[in-house]
Amino acid sequence: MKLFYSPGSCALAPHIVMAELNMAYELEAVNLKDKTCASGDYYKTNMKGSVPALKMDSGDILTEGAIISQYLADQKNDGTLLAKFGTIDRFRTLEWMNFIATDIHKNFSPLFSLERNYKTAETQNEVKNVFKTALTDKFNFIAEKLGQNNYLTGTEFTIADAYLFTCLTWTKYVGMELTNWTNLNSYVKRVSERPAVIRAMTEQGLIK
Ligand SMILES: N[C@@H](CCC(=O)N[C@@H](CS)C(=O)NCC(=O)O)C(=O)O
Repeated sequence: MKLFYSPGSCALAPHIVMAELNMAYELEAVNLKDKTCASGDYYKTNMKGSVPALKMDSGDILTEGAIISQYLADQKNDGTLLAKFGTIDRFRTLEWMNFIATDIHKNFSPLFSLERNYKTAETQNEVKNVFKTALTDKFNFIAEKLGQNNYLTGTEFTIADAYLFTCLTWTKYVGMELTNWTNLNSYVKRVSERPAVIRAMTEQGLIK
């Protein structure tokens, strides 16, 4: 099984999931600028050109990070990181996964391509403020739901925590401080100390 990733991108989430589950995996880095990787043209692996993509031992390729993480957790299928089929706990985690994919991840994305997509500094600033305001609202919501829980759904770390943590690491690149949300701030610290998270971040060259 091989995960195609770019360091620090949303592919960190399924990478953390593989490490948490202690799976055997390989990694292949993708240059998102020119869509190349060690195997050559990355479009041949993922027509969408985005990371992550998971190449299974069967040769099948799965894309969409939120789905890759579900697939990985279901390989274990003992409720670790994602509760079993049919349980409300499973849907609570999937509810978070969808929220993170659509309301968090995709509100960050425009902030990484401001110069490319908007010509003037004025427009770039306007767009930046729109998405930062949207993220601030979402962070308020998450902070309230998280309360004093260790993890999003309560006491257990799930695939949703791997995904949210990954997105929250981006705040430093877009000039947002988590210090206004003390429980979110300590959540990031708590997750960052998990051995599997340290392993994945080290393997991506994000920490030493
Ligand atoms: N819908 C995809 C989007 C993934 C995505 O936005 N990946 C970013 C990195 S975080 C990327 O590859 N951007 C470069 C590109 O799309 O060309 C998913 O959720 O997996």
